[in-house]
Amino acid sequence: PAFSLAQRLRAGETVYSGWCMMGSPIVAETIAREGFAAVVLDAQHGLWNTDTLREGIGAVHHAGAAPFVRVPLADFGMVSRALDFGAEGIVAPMINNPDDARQFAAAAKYPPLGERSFGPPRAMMLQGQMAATDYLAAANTGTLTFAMIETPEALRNVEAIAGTPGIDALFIGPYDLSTSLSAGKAQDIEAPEVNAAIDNICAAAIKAGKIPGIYCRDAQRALDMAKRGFRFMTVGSDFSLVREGASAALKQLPVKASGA
Ligand code: 3PY
Ligand code: MG
Repeated sequence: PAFSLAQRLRAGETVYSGWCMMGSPIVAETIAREGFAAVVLDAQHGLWNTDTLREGIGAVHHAGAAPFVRVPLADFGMVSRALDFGAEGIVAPMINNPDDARQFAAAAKYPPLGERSFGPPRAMMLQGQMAATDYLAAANTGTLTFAMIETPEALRNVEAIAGTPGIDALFIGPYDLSTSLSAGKAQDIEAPEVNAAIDNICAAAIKAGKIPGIYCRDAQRALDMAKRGFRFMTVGSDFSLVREGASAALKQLPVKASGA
């Protein structure tokens, strides 16, 4: 069915997502086919360009997962573009205040909720050759906006961001949160102030009726975060999964680790 992941999340389900930085549609497809509910193509720190994003979104969709795109910093033009390409969710980095949240929602949602400009032929195709009027009627609830909370300013404004109409989820970037809370001294996602912030953000999302989500480096942490109330966890990345697989294979063989 069209836009099924948004329906599942809005119905209260907890889901796990892949996270792809390599810029490879084939790698994203491979991860999607293992059974993740979604795969995020990271165009903020990852190696995606417009052409590979277009192919990656199709590959993930046809592999049975919901394609998401993390857009580059403050690139609200790319928000509606990625939705037009067929992304079902957008992750926007560094949403620090209600104005950022409003701009994000405006780019992602059609009137009256926002100001998204209409022209999604590829997205309509992926959603089962949907007619334009049907897409227009379904897209605001069928696609999802994930506002990243990853700075002290965002923490101070978390309730206002969560309450912004058209923002569907709060998504924590624990590494930037640690970096910014420690004024650049640490990358410690287990630090007490990071841990406290994680629970506060989760509670703010739930209180506002929004989906709490968080980036997780591995499956164990994703499980821990699900127990703490989060409902959208990303699990490692294509880089970490490939490295762990290669390293585990080499450990069983009589070779010295080299690395360049
Ligand atoms: C962060 O932890 O800062 C993220 O953006 C997740 O990749
Ligand atoms: Mg970040």
